[in-house]
Amino acid sequence: MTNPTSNTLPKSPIVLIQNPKSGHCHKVSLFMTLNAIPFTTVEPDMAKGEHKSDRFSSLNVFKQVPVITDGDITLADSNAILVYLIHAYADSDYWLGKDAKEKALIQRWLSVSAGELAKGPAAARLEYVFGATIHVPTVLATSETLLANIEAHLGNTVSAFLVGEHVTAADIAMYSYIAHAPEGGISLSKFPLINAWINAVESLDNFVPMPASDIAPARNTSPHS
Ligand SMILES: N[C@@H](CCC(=O)N[C@@H](CS)C(=O)NCC(=O)O)C(=O)O
Repeated sequence: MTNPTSNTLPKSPIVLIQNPKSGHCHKVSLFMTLNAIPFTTVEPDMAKGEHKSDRFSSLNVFKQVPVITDGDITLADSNAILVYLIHAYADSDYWLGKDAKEKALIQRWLSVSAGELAKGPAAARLEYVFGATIHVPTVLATSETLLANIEAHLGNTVSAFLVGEHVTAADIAMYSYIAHAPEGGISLSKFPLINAWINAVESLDNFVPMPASDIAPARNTSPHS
């Protein structure tokens, strides 16, 4: 499937400050790759705490990746960066919705990605891939509810994508941490529509995967059994 791009390109490649194992960062690199937006990457040594330095704070007060610089513009937060890139370099009606309702439906998924997705499957993966401490029952309950809701939603959509007839920012915002949920021990085996959606995103022209981490032993996503 061809993705529309606009003719506008950055004057020089965008710099993406990232961690290659971060789904928040993959959202951004995936979008730029799909839209042929030129970029280079810088990878702070997060194990050594480089992202906690004063220099990094001047880029993002929350001391997190991703951050981009585009000329004299510096932006943090994966969803904010997505919205910027879409308005600056892509077809905003296509990626963010053509009318009020579609824009709101897409925005809702950006909110879910910063909420339930970050607190559920992304957090479960943080424990296994980065050794973070999480509250397992809460993370499992959030993940189970989220995946069940996405599966039910995909049963009522007009295409394999989350909103409308083609890929949008909703799919880009949600894809990375759902596709890599098994790396946090969250199995996707009982969600056929989610698997079909993952395949649809991975079939896009110029799709680029996030590097795989080891698959963690499947967790029982029912926190009460
Ligand atoms: N809301 C932020 C969250 C970004 C985030 O959680 N980044 C993680 C990597 S996936 C990070 O930099 N963590 C380092 C830390 O918090 O110390 C976004 O969407 O960009």
